[in-house]
Amino acid sequence: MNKLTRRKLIAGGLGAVAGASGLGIAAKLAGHYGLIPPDSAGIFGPGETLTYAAQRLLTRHSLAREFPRSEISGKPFANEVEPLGGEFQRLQHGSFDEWRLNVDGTVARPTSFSLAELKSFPRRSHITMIQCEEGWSYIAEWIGVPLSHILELTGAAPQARYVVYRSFQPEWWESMDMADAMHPQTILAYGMNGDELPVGFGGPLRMRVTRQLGYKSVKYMTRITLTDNIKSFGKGLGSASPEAGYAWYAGL
Ligand SMILES: Nc1nc2c(c(=O)[nH]1)N[C@H]1C(S)=C(S)[C@@H](COP(=O)(O)O)O[C@H]1N2
Ligand SMILES: [Mo]
Repeated sequence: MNKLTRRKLIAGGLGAVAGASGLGIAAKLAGHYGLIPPDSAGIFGPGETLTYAAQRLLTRHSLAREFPRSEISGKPFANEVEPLGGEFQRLQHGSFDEWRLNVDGTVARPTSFSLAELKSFPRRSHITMIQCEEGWSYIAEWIGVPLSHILELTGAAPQARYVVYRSFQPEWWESMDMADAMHPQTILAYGMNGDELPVGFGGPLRMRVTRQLGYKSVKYMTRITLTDNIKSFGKGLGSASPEAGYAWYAGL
C-alpha cells in the first residue's frame, strides 16, 4: 500500500470516528494514546485534539520539504519585533560573548551554553520555508545544532514529555512535544543563508521547528526547560499562543 493511500485510510478512519460517534469519543481515544494537546481542554476541545492526533499518527517521522539553494528568497521578511530591552542591547554590544542558553528542568545535567559552545557541536543545516499564520512566507537556509543533541548532552529524563522554550521577549514562549524536539530538522539556529543569524531574524539564537507555523520558531532564545508537567507553565495551555487564541500545535 502506498503512503498516500494509507494516510487517507487512517485520516478517514479518525474522521469517521469523529463523524459517526461524536468528537468526544475520538478525543477519548486520543487521550488513551497520549495524543491530547495541552490547549485542548480535554474532551471539550476535540477539534485541536483531532488535528494533533491525526498529525502525530500519520507524520511523526516525516521531514518538512527542503529546497534547492536556488530557491532561497532574495528578500526574506523579518517580522517586526517589540524592543528587546536593555539586557539584550548590552549583550549585543559585546558581540553576544556573554549571552548564554540555559537548559534546565528534568535533565540530569542542567547546563548553560555559550554561543561558541553551541557552534562547536555537530551542525545541521536545511533550506526550508518559514510560514507565518498571517499568510506570508520565505525560504532560507538555517544553520544550527539539532535540539536532540542538546537534549542528549544534558541528559533529558525519559519521563520528559515537553520542551518549553523562552525568549528575551517574555510574551514569546512556546513548547513542543518530544516528537518535534527529537526531529532531525528541529535545530537551534545561529546561522542563516551562510552567515550569522541577523538580530532581525532572531539572532543570536532562534528555535527552528520546520513542521509547524512560524510562531513556533521563537527568536532571541534564552532558556529551554524539559518537563513532564506542562500544566504548570503559564496558564497551563502549553504556551503563549493558545493564551492569545492560537493553536498550541500549529502543524503544517
Ligand atoms: N521572540 C519572538 N519570536 C518570534 C516572533 C516574535 O515577534 N518574537 N514572531 C513569530 C512569528 S509570528 C513568526 S511568523 C516568525 C517570523 O520569523 P521571521 O522574523 O524570521 O520572519 O517568528 C516567530 N518568532
Ligand atoms: Mo507569524
